[in-house]
Amino acid sequence: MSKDEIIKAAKEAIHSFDADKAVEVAKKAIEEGVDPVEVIEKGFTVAMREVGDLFDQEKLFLPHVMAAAEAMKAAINELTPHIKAGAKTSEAMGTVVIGTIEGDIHSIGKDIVATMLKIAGFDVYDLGRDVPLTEFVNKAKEVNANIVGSSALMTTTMPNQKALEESLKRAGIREKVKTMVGGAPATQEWADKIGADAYAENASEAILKAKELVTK
Ligand code: B12
Repeated sequence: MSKDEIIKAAKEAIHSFDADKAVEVAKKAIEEGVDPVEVIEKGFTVAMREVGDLFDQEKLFLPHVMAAAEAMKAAINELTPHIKAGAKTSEAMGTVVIGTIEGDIHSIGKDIVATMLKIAGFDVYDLGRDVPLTEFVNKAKEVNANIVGSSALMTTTMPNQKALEESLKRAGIREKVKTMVGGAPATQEWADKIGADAYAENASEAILKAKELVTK
């Protein structure tokens, strides 16, 4: 199977809510030496967003989205052990506290970012999903974080990314940490508006931005 065929099959597995097929495609990708990150980003993620659009248009319903998400998670579990680590340095790249923002339970994208940051050599504290703002602040203080990353998948929970900026300021640690925002509705414009230090559209970009933030 060629790379394009694998990416196409990855999309089909999500659109047919088929976890077994998704795992099969993931295994095939590894067998054929296709970059797992490319399969995640160009295949599974693109299809998940399409499923979201169909849900929005009421052509699909929540159980479909849930089944598609399960298929995606199964494929990611298969692929992540095969993501290649970057050039290893003896020192850790920095410490990142990451989570999905309060009120929001979407975790797949945040999980991918957290995993890839770990692979890139960061110490990562993943607080999970629907994380209260105080938990981000307390953890950042406790571990002396270099970066605090938040994920928001809904227009209704994005304002909490702004509230997180304010919470970090109130706690007196905003100057000590860099902040990074992501999630499908987030944009560079949003990051600028709320005063976040960086925005990344996907996990690969998140790694590049995180490296920039700690070396700046
Ligand atoms: C899967 C999914 C679900 C799953 C989530 C499973 C899970 N464990 O995560 C389930 C079924 C549980 C779910 C529930 C709901 N969902 Co939903 N869901 C989706 C869907 C289809 C895909 C999200 C996804 O996983 N994408 C794949 C990942 C890989 O992509 P990603 O998350 O964007 O992450 C990438 C980047 O954004 C970036 N990134 C992500 N996080 C971070 C963080 C940092 C720091 C950085 C730098 C980068 C970064 O890197 C990631 C990797 O490349 C989206 C559609 C969409 N367009 O996003 C809707 C969507 C987000 N959901 C939506 C809705 C409405 C809901 C519900 C309210 C539905 C309901 N009626 O109950 C609930 C939410 C309840 C809540 N309180 O949160 C709406 C939101 C609309 C809005 N208001 O903005 C969407 C947009 C669908 C739609 N078009 O209507 N959902």
